[in-house]
Amino acid sequence: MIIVHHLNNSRSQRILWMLEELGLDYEITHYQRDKETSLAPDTLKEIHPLGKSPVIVDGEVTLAESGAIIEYLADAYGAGMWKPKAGTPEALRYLEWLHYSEGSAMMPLLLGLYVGRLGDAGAPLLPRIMGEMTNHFSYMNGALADQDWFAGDAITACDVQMSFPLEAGQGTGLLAEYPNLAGFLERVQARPAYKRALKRGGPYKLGG
Ligand SMILES: N[C@@H](CCC(=O)N[C@@H](CS)C(=O)NCC(=O)O)C(=O)O
Repeated sequence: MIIVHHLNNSRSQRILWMLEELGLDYEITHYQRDKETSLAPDTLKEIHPLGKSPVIVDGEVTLAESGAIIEYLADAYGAGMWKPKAGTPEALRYLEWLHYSEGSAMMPLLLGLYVGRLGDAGAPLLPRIMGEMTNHFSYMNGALADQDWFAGDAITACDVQMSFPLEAGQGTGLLAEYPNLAGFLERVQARPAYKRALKRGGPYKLGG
């Protein structure tokens, strides 16, 4: 039985979605963010030294980092359905987006979140951060001009990984000018597995 160490309003929601898509049995250990700091409780450090979510435990395997978890689940349980065939152009797109989500897309969103807390003191940094957000959202929007999913015409695990920065952008009202990204989230959020994951994970509200 897979155990997911799940923090409310966090990246671990997409792990629940992936598990539902794969039809796997899993248990959730819930953690609540501190209401003032938004930090995870210290008990998460008993599972993994970083004290961040998601972390999964699957028998002997304890794994952190959502991209790694999604890749692990696709490889171990996806029966070849959640990754493009190796050596295809789609496999390269898949690789890029799987890493891009945390490696590039999250950076300006997190900077905006933290610098926003500085109030006037952070104001000089905001134009640069907003410029980077426009740069990244435009790139992602362009990638979906002629296809429904990031690696091509079929949903793959990289779409699960990409859902979080886009939902974070949606939560702060930034997606209004990017119809392909809004359409992507509509397709994601309409999936029965996504809805089941929301029911199991509890309240999920990002930004705003
Ligand atoms: N790159 C990591 C980021 C993990 C991470 O920062 N998780 C956040 C939740 S979205 C967290 O645990 N925050 C609580 C804290 O830092 O105390 C991943 O994708 O898993």
